[in-house]
Amino acid sequence: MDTFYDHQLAQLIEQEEHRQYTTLNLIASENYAPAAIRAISGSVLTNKYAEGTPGKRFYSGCRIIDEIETLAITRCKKLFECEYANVQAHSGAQANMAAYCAFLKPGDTVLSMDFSAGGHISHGYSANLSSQLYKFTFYTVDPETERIDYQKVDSLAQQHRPKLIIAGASSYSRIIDFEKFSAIARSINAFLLTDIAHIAGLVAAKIHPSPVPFADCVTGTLHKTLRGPRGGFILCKEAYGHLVDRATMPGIQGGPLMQQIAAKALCFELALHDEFKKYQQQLVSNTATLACELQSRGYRIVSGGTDNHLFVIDLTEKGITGVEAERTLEKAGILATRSSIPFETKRPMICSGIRLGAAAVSTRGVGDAEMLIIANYIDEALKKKSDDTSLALLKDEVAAFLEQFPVE
Ligand code: DSN
Repeated sequence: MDTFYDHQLAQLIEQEEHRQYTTLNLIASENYAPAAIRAISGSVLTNKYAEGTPGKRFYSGCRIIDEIETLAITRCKKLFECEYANVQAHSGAQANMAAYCAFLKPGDTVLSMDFSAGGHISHGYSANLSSQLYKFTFYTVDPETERIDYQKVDSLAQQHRPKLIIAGASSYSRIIDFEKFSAIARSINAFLLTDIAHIAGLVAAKIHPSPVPFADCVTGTLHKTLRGPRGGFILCKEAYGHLVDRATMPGIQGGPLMQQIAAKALCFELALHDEFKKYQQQLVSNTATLACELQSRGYRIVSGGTDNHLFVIDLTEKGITGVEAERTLEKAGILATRSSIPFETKRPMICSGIRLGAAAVSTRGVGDAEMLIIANYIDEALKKKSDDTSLALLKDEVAAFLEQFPVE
């Protein structure tokens, strides 16, 4: 049955579209992909099997598919100024798993960022497969500054002698010094993997320093700050290209999602334009404005501020948990993510903090002045956490505010 005639499903998609357009999305890992990218994701390319790489497929009928994937690879290399790119990873977690598969053997030691300090689950979190395959050890942030302590990373590297060091995070609001990580990795002959899933758009726009000159391998996603389709990519030195390709397929994946790869090609092209750079600049400015305003209203921002597209609020002193804050804000039509804080004492389902990001609202055209209004909505909602009537009224106000900022 065609989805068009599946009224139940059509209605659900319509409802979800309405929800996306009428709620204030501050989920740091989400964005609104342009209509053209969404159309490509829904194209006939979904019908094609193309295991292998351009020119070396395990299926016939891949001539045009080869051109599409080559286009995506060429644009990706141009955007990130790198030697080699593989654009087949279905997600960031898959890209990381492929990178491990390329550079490690089961049982090898890896040094990565602790989950509560901002690391990602695929960086060796206990419930993730990576922790069963490899021996993970973790660095955290300095307890005072809540920033990465590079000397401590160095001493942990000397102590544990990992084969791979991972630099990159899901909830870290400061610039990451990839050059320092590279020096540490080189001093112990380890590989350096940098995960730029969150900051890929900032790196592409040269607002965050690029890890490409320093890392052996870079993984990332397109659907966050890059504002593209859901999916991942891997960059590396030419010399490692064959390892990365084989690790991706047949290592951990089968057929590439060609509809996503074509959409990735458009995303990389759009990110090469000036308009994208302006968007990234506004995104960073919006995030800083929001953090600063919330700070002036008495919220403790982890590390005292932000250099990128996100930040984490420690709610401990407010007497509210991360999950309570997330649910309260949702009642007011504001979407955020509960988040661990450095040296977290609560379970991951509860958390002591909340992570906010401005990628999605910045795509809607919201500027610094409106970020002050948004800070007020957040503050109002959290203050009225036990008052469902007020939260419902606020939800209407938020939806009315968003009408000025339509989604493409
Ligand atoms: N789950 C994503 C995030 O929200 O940061 C990372 O993959």
